[in-house]
Amino acid sequence: SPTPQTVTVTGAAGNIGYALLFRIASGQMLGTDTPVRLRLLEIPSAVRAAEGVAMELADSAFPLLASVDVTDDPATAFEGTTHALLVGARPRTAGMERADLLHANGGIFGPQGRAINDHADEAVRVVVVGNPANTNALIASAHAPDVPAERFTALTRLDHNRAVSQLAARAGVGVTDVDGITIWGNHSATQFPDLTHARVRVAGDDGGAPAWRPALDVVDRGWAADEFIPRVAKRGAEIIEVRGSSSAASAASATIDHMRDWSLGTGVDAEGAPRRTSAAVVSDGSYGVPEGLISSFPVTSDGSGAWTIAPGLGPDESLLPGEGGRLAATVAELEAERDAVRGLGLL
Ligand code: NAX
Repeated sequence: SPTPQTVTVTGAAGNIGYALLFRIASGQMLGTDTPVRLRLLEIPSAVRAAEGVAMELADSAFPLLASVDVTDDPATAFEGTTHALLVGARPRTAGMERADLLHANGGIFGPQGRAINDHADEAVRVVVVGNPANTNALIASAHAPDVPAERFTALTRLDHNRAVSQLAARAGVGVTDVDGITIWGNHSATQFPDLTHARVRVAGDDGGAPAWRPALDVVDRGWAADEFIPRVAKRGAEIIEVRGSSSAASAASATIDHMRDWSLGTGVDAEGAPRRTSAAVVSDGSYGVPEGLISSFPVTSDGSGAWTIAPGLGPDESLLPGEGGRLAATVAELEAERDAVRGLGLL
């Protein structure tokens, strides 16, 4: 039977943590035959609340849940960790300068990266959810020189899932009738949700069997440029406006998807072609993204270690009305964030 995995969740007493932990404990992340040991890392003022969550986990009597530990000490939290979900972060508060925000998060992700370096399992997989996620992941990775950079990732799966849902709704099909979407760049308003290689499975013209067609032949390109891209990129703000608080369950669900696909593999589709998704991973220079940046790409995983950046899927921005340059713009923002944290001595 599979060996137990040690899953560390930071910010465990927060909203996303609450939506995440029960799904991990039920086997939805690592499979229904893999026992998990949970480690909950919180700041001292939230340890008691995290202990309350641990009590509810116990009360759920999950067969796969081998143990739950709550701590405010990163060294303890990351001891033997195979899966690190870095959710806790310092939010931007009113009047806070951008440099202050980056500095505050450097104070969190630097030490956590160091603790992962010193204590985690050598096969650790890290996903950063806490914002600014890409740059926080870069900071953590920089403090973990013994851990391969490809082990540090940031979450853009929520953006990817939002894009799948928006395209499916527009095309009038189910979400399983859509594939090939890529989120490029930063998990921020500059991200580029790209339909260049996306497909939609629709009924044939003569009412015949459903067939895959290029998404940009099915939906109109004006919609793709003027509504789809900003809608996906600003969906987080829309959720806050309508729900009254930020995305939590959908963010948790995307985090589960990211870790499950990374650990167990993305697999193949019905035609035997590799399934792709989007994740922010360290750039090897692909698609002109400077090496070392943690940027969202089209990716696959065979479950054995790192994500693989899928080749040959660059955006064709001439397909859309408007100015183009979206990939370059989001990459420029990542470079600016990197330069800012470097300037603060955080890399
Ligand atoms: P909450 O404020 O509900 O929870 C955050 C928790 O983190 C708190 O309990 C806090 O005590 C804890 N925390 C703070 N510093 C910590 C540290 N040094 N060590 C351990 N724990 C620490 O926020 P929540 O709604 O759960 O969101 C968490 C983060 O996810 C935020 O940074 C948010 O911006 C980010 N998001 C990222 C998304 C993504 O797609 N990448 C989408 C959803 C979300 O906006």
